[in-house]
Amino acid sequence: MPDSKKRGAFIVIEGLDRSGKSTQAAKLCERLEHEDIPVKLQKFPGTCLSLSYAKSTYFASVPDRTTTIGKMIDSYLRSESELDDHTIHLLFSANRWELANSLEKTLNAGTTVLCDRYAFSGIAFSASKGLSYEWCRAPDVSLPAPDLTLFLDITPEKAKERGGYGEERYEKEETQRRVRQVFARMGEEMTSGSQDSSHGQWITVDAGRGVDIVAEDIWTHIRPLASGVSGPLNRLWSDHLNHS
Ligand code: DGP
Repeated sequence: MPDSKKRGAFIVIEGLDRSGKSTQAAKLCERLEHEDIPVKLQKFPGTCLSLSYAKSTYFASVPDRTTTIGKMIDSYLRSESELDDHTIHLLFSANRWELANSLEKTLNAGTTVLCDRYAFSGIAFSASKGLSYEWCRAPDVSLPAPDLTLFLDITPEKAKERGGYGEERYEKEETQRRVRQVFARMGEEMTSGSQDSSHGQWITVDAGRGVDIVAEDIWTHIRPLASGVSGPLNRLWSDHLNHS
């Protein structure tokens, strides 16, 4: 049971395509509910999902990209429209900003929020195309910062073995390799202690193992946050903002 004086924990799950993010997010949601912890699953790009939605539709991998901006992103990912790399980057960020207020309200009401992708995907996918890392980070500075980000790490080769990639724009082995390199850079920065710590804790999880083993590993990191978090939400990379 959550402590009524605390806010909900803000947890992000990141990873390459086919790293098992969505499966793990849904499993974790179910486990939190089983422990009587109120939880909301938020998918980016997309909108808020209830657990019943997660059970019925989410497992079926139906993309949920229902806001106006989410629809533009969906069309881009399916290669039904073309957009300049900077433009699509800003749309992904805008999609996070348009949902940030409701996310914050949910947390302050004591509900844990579990995000399937967040600003870190924004940087990884756009910087992998050659855009500047700093430029990619800028629009997400000052978004609500997660308390914990779990990066599900898997090699693109192993990810591909899991039934192959789909048809979407980024679902190619070479792209995923470059995306993984950017995630690795982020992981190093966020665990080195030399940078601003307003991004919250970053944990790399070996996602190449079996589903249940990964789920148990994840749970050991989530358990300390399950009863809620004291203190206000941080703002992503807010130090960066103060010094620039
Ligand atoms: P998913 O629904 O989690 O499979 O994500 C769809 C695709 O969108 C996936 O290939 C990763 C990509 N993606 C997710 N977030 C962002 C973002 O913020 N920026 C960019 N450029 N791509 C993203």
